[in-house]
Parts: sequence; structure tokens; C-alpha cells
Amino acid sequence: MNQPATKAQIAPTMDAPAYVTHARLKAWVAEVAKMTKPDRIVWCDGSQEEYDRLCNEMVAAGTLIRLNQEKRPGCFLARSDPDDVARMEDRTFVCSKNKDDAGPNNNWMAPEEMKATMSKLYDGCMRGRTMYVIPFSMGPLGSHIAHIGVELTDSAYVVASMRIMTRIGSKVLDILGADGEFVPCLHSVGMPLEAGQKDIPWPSSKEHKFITHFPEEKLIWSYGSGYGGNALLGKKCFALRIASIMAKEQGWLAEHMLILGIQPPNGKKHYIAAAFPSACGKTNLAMLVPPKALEGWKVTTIGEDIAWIKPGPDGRLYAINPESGAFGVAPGTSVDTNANCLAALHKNTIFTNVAMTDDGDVWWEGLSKEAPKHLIDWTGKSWTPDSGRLAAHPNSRFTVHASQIPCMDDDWENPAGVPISAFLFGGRRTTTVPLVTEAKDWKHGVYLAATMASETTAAIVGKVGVVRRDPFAMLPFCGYHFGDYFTHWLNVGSKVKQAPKIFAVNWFRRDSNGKFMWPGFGDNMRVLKWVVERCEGKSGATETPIGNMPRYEDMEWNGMSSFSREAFDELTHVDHDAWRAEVKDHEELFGKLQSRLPAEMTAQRQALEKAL
Ligand code: SAT
Ligand code: MN
Repeated sequence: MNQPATKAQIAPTMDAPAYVTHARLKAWVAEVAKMTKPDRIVWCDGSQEEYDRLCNEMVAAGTLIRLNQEKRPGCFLARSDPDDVARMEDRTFVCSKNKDDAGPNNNWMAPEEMKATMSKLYDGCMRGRTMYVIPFSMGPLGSHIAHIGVELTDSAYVVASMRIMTRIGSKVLDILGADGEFVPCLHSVGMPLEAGQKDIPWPSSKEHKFITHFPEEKLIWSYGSGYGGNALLGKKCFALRIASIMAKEQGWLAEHMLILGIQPPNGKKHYIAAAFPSACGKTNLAMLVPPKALEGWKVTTIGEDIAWIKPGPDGRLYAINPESGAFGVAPGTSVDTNANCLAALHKNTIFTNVAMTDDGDVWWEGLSKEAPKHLIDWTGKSWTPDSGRLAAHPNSRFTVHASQIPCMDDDWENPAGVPISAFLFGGRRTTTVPLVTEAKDWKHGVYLAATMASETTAAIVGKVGVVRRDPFAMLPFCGYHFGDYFTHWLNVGSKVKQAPKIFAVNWFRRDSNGKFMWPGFGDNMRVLKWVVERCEGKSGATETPIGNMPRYEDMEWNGMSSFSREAFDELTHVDHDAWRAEVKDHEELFGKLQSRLPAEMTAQRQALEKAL
């Protein structure tokens, strides 16, 4: 066990193994190999042995650090290049034939032009490296909601991460058969090793980074970055950008949503899907622990980042989690904020850009109230609490298999999916947006989601804390024109027999002193409880110009008696002046999308303006 690989084990051959019968796949792999010129090709079987071998190789190469095996068995730490720490939206492109199809919400370049540019970069880019072939399934193997992809990459970190985040290996090829459909995903870190050149722990390209999508071909090309959403191509590139296009064409939804189950004490279980921008607490909400006073209520997790949702034969919408693991933000994760998640991270986890303790454990801001006296920070430098800098990168991550999360729902791998009762849409808003608002109907709900905004986070490279419109939390992920996307949502709602209810939420409102007005985390259960009761017609609400809201008496306050009626009124206050300014902002967004904006959105905006 745990022996470094021998040459024989890594099959240094350019030919596909005999068990690969898919001619189109073999031809594509050969074509890419001709362009990228790797030293060898490895077809990943997805086995534990393969994973262990790759991890051992990465430890030997310095890419991974084996953590204290008593405290964190099977856990590793990776430190990325300091310039390769997050998604790069300005390097992300949707290369549709027609520029308008990509919409103002995407960067665009003509497909031939992008291919010419990237082909030059790809030429010989895997020299001195191994090209891994990773067949993967997004969604339970064989589910009618699932889809298959194949990623070619020269990064072993990507292979190991993909094995946690998706279902990979030979079993996927079995389902693909000789001529099944798959989404080709090409990735290179963009750092060829010229003869004799020594590798570095985190290779990437300093000069060129591209994350590109070709909608007509359903093809993904990524170059230059080894990080998360830029490199694990099943996630944002396939499961959101390309899948959103497939979903529009085929009549379903691919969304940036967590999915959770809520079991009331003696009632019927409901599933809720909730959209929030990156690093706004989706993982915490998906794994919520209800407060003691609401103990009879049980929350279970189906997914924490992405939902694929298809209409079922009974006229309801059914959702699966296309992923099999979590690639979550570490800072802020603690026993108090997400005990379930923390429990999952005890073993078999790959940490990236967190700090390391002197005894080979991990640490990040928020894990404990007091920081350890000494750490190695995320860049590998010695750190003390008075260093004046963060020990873990604010976008440092853990990669962990879902089966290790104690609150996973019994149906998290159900190939039929789970029926959705409600959609939640939330952002990070310091002002204006109240705790929770229920849409009057589906069309109004689409308007709420289309006009949501959020303050930017460390999940993307750029300025943090800037409010921007982020419709459906899909701004970086919708693979086509937002106007068409809104139309698609309106269509889906009009076709299903039992459309889920739609709600807008904001856990992040602050008072005039800058203090959060709502405790959030477990207490968000109180909002979820009201949502479920609304779905069952059991709880009251009051109408406001922006939608229906709970009154103080409609919420459960057991165990939170210190939260006053006045505080709740402030938290749910609709400031008409602020909302008139908000509507102006909606108008500005719609102006940009005008050529394809459904008339319904303008009608909704005018109705809101009038109501205010
Ligand atoms: O895109 S990542 O997968 O790196 C994480 C995120 O932004 O949600
Ligand atoms: Mn996300």
C-alpha cells in the first residue's frame, strides 16, 4: 500500500485501453494528445488505488502536504500559486457563434478566433507531463437527470478533486457505451516542462488564463489555472454554463442552488432549493442545525452548490445534486456555524490554501475564537497572531466527499431526484432588502430572482464588497443571454402543474451601527419553517409593495425571546425611498438586456414602481 507508482502501473502508452469502445471519445483524446503532446496518457479508472497513487505522487512532488494522520487521516493540504486562488470572471468566455446569444452577461469572442488563440497555447502545453482522461458523471450513474463529461487534464490535483466532486472512472465509460453523449472538457495548467526542467508544486500560467465554453459544440476549453472552478470542469463550466444551455434547449433547469430537505415534527417532508452567489453561506444553509427550541425539525442535505431540475411525470419539479462532494469555503466554518461540515472534514479531505498548525493540522480564521500561537500561513510562511495578515486565504477551500457529511439526506443519490416545494433566492445585502419576502406568484418570483443583487466575495478575483446585480445568483454561470434565461424560467413555471413557491431572503442586513440584524446560521431555520408553512397554507403573512412578508406573530420565537418585535420590524422594514432607488437599478439592468428582455419583466417592474 501507499507505494509510489512504478512505470508499469502508469501505463506509459498513447493508446486507449482495450476496454474503451467509444470511437468518438478515442478520436478526441488522440486529437488533443497530438496538439498538447503529453509524455503519457493515463485513463483514470476511479479506483481507491489510483487515488492513493496520485496523492503519493503529489506528496513527492510537493503539490500536497500529508497532514497529521492521527488528527486528519487521509487529509492533504495544497498551497496554490498566490496568483491562482479563485475563479477569474474576466478570463471566462462564452464563445457562441452569434455574439448576442452569449448576452451582455458573458465575455465573448468568436469561436474560431478563440480556438486559434487557445490552440497556439495548447500546442505542446503538456510536454513533460501526463495527460489524464477522466470520464465523469454529473449526477447519480444512470439517472435520467444526469449527464456525462470527459475531462482531459495535466493536473493530478484535478483528478483527485474530480474523484471527490463527481463520479469518475470506468463505470462511467460502461454507461457511455460505444456511442453515448458526453461533454468534452479540456484543461491544462499551461506550464509545459521542457527537457530537464523541474516541476513546481503548483504549476499554472502566469501570462495566459482562459476559461472558455463553446455552446454550439457543448465543448469546454480551460487553460492556465489549476484552481477550483477554473479547473474542475464538471462544476461551474459544465454543470452550470454548458448545462444551462442544454437545459434551455431541453426544457429543464441547471441552477446555482443548494438543495435541502425539511422534516417537520409530525408533518410531510419538503425539499427546498436555494440560490446564493459564491461564498454567501450555501454550504452552511444546506447543512443547517436547527436551534434547540425547534428540535423536532430535521434538516437534511441533498446538495450544497448546484441543482439540476427536471419536470416529473406528476407535474412537479424534481432536483438532483449533480455533484458528489463539496468544494466549500473554509474560513468561517466552525462547530458553531456548521458542525455537520466540520465533522465531515476529519478525514479524506483535500484542503487548499488554509493555514497549517505546528502539529500538521489545519486552521483558518473562524475555526476557533483564538488563533494558535504559531502557524504556517497559506503561502507557506511562518505566521503569528500579530503578523497583521490572514493565515488562511479568504477563499481557501476544502474538498470532501458528500458521504462523509453526517446530515446527507437518504435520497441524496436517488436517480429520480426529489420534488421541490420552494425556491429561495438570496444575496449579501447590508441595506434595503428585508429578511424574507414571498413572491405573489411565479412571474413575480422570476422578477425577484432576476433583480437580486449581492456584494462580491473572495470567491472571485477582483474587488470584494461591491454590490452588483446577480440575477438568480447566475451572473458568472449562465451560459447564454439573461433575457432568454428569464424567458426560459417564465416558460418552465407556466408548464409545470405544481410550480414551487418563490421567496427572496437576506441574512446579511445590518443596522445603523453596522451590526448584523439577524443571527443567521441555525436561526435561519425560523425562516425555513415559515416558508414550509406557507407552502402548506398554514402560516400567515402581510402584503407589502415588494411581496408577502411574515408578521412577527407568524414566526417561531421559541428559544429566541430576546429578539424583540421592534428588531423584527426593523429587519423587515420596506424603506420606500431605498426601494425606489432599487427599482431604478432594476431598470438599468433591464436596459442592458433590452433586446431579449421578456415583456413580463418590464410589466413587473412597472407594477412595483406603482405600488411604491
Ligand atoms: O468556482 S469555484 O468552484 O471555485 C467556487 C465558487 O466560486 O463557488
Ligand atoms: Mn458556487
